[in-house]
Amino acid sequence: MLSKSPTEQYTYVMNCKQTTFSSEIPLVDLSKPDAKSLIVNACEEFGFFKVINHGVSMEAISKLESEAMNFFSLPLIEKEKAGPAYPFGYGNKSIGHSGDVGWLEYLLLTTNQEYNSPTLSSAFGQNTEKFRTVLDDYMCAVRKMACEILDFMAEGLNIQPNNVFSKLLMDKDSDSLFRMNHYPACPEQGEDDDENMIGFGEHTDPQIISLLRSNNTSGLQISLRDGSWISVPPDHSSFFINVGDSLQVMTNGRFRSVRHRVVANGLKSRLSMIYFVGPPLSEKIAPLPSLMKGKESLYKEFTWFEYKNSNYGSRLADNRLGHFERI
Ligand code: GA4
Repeated sequence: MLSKSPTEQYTYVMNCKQTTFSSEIPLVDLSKPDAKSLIVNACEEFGFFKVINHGVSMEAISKLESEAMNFFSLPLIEKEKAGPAYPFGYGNKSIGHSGDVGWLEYLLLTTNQEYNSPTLSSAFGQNTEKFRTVLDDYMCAVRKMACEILDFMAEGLNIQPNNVFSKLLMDKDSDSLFRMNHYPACPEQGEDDDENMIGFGEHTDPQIISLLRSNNTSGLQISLRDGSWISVPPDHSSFFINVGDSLQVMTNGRFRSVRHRVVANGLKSRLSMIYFVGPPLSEKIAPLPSLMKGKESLYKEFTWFEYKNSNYGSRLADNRLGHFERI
């Protein structure tokens, strides 16, 4: 259970008009021939879509979810053995390095399991191998889906070869992350319609795409072009895909990196698992020539390493791409 002092309370509260559940969220059935064009439309308009027939088995999902719940149910002192969160490990309330806080605890891991071992073994003890296997199965299935989606994006955009995006994920040096967020039910949730506790404050993801799945608890909200927020109806058997800043740049602004946030739930705890597809550190992030068609790049050139470094000291809600826009 997370604890909160009265002075801390202020930092967690955000004002937001109550949002309604939206039926606008684009839905893509990956097994249908129209998947590519639907994905492109969704990325242009929302930077966000929901995926069904994704090929990740319910068994792999349930196993990881139950391992994660076992972990988050441990006493705090045990969980802290897997800390600190940076570079990889257990974190509680504090997000990033600039003072952001949220009503959550989490495990931040790399998809390169070699580097997770020390973190995991200190908290999982004898259960480490089981957790590792279950995590491997899940990440492997999600990586496969991510590749398929990235290839569909390239095909939908008429880019050749169609692995321009997915090769960054398949690269052995891909700098991808995996995150499990546990948002305990938050009894102090504001009773006013316009006052909510922050689970995870608004931000865009810096990576290429993020693939999120959660239990059946609401909380995720996305921001539309006009700045309004809509609530994403929870669906434990589907995945939600976010366009990240790097893909916005690679498509020269055609795809939209979506602002999103999580609002704490007063009644139920929320568990989400997110795979962040990141390029190798040395990769140049720049618009693909085939998408420029004589147009100027909207962005200054940078590597993923440079972008990550510039993110390091930023606040969650900052417009991080702003520094890299050409005026
Ligand atoms: C947002 C997406 C991922 O969760 C994350 C986050 C990272 C962190 O938790 O350390 C950041 C955030 C995220 C962007 C700005 C910086 C870095 C917190 C923060 C204030 C792991 C990531 O890669 O970028």
